[in-house]
Amino acid sequence: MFNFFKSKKKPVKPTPEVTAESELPPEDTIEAEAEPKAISEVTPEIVSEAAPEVVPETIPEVIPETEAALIPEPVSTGETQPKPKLAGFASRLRQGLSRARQNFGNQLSGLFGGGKIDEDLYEELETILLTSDTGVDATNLLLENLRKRVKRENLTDAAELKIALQDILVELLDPLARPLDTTTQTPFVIMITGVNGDGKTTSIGKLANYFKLQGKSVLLAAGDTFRAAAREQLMAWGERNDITVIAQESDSGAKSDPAAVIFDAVNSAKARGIDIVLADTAGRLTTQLHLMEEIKKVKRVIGKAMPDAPHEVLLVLDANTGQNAVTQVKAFDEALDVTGLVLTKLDGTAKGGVIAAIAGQYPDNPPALRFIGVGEGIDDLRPFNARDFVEALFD
Ligand SMILES: Nc1nc2c(ncn2[C@@H]2O[C@H](COP(=O)(O)OP(=O)(O)O)[C@@H](O)[C@H]2O)c(=O)[nH]1
Ligand SMILES: [Mg+2]
Repeated sequence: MFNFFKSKKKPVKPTPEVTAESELPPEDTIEAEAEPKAISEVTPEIVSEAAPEVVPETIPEVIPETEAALIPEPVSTGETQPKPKLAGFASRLRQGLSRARQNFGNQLSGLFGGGKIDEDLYEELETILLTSDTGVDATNLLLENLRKRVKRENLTDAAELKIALQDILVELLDPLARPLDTTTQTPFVIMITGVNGDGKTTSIGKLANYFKLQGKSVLLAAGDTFRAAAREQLMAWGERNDITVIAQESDSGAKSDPAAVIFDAVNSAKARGIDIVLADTAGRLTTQLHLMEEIKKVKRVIGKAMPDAPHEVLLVLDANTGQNAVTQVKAFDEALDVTGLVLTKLDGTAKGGVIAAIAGQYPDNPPALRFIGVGEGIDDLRPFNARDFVEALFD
């Protein structure tokens, strides 16, 4: 069950040529009524067969402008000299975590203001951690490690605890910081999953931007076919990023078939030599068993378009869901063998502890937290870095 974060690489088999775009292997057609022909390729503004040459040309013009966008808000003009990209994100991260920092950081600074390190202090710290969504396991682990460190370093004054706690948190979270390597396959197929409204589609838009900044070509698959609005939303992100979106025609009247859309997208990406496919899916509750079965099937069908695909199954989690995020990780992993996490809306929560809660749940085999989202802007998503995160959380 918990093969979650073990290496899941299977041997690469030779790719069977899939020629019939839009045609699913019959045994994998999800619903009898599914109408694969309803799928079309949608460039930002045109619903038609977008020529393959539409994609490659985008990179040169886009880079200068998006690089400017990486710099924190106040900088606006193109002539401003480029700053290091991560410096830009560091300030966004700080800004994004300001609510959590006010809450968590202020409580801690009260605690660490000075005075003796005693049982009362540990108890108070325990309460602060627990009320910040850190969860029982991670809280216990952190306190245990803190006590050890206090002993080892003969710390006596509470003022010395802040640095110690930061270090211990970094130690706990650092194993989660395993960036996604998309260079192992072309196209590298990423399937995005999670509950409703947790930020999947938005994260796809931000990820597309992120990958484009690295000079990669990206294609989107509108695999959330439940709502027309979901498709429109993804199309808007496609337009913003100037990339192709493969979607089902809205007026087709056909029964929605997410697997067919993504299957087509992967084939299209193969034909065009696209680097990365980002496949959106409809949100679902882990208790909706038929929908959990459906998403498993979607994953299997993607594997028919390209062996070993999807190469990454990203589970998107909303930081505001607190302890529930831990439950979601478990359930989605059981269904899909999740390979990485995206934690969104860290800017919206006053509790920054959910990452620690997830880490505490898997002390020996922690999940890979690929990206964190700290706002609704296109640049508000970046790879997770434990030290940066902890320093933005309290300083
Ligand atoms: N504040 C904030 N809002 C976000 C973030 N990510 C997504 N959202 C918002 O959350 C809402 C739902 O996002 P959406 O991508 O549609 O969720 P989906 O149903 O999982 O596809 C939208 O209003 C997004 O703008 C984030 O990191 N921070
Ligand atoms: Mg969506």
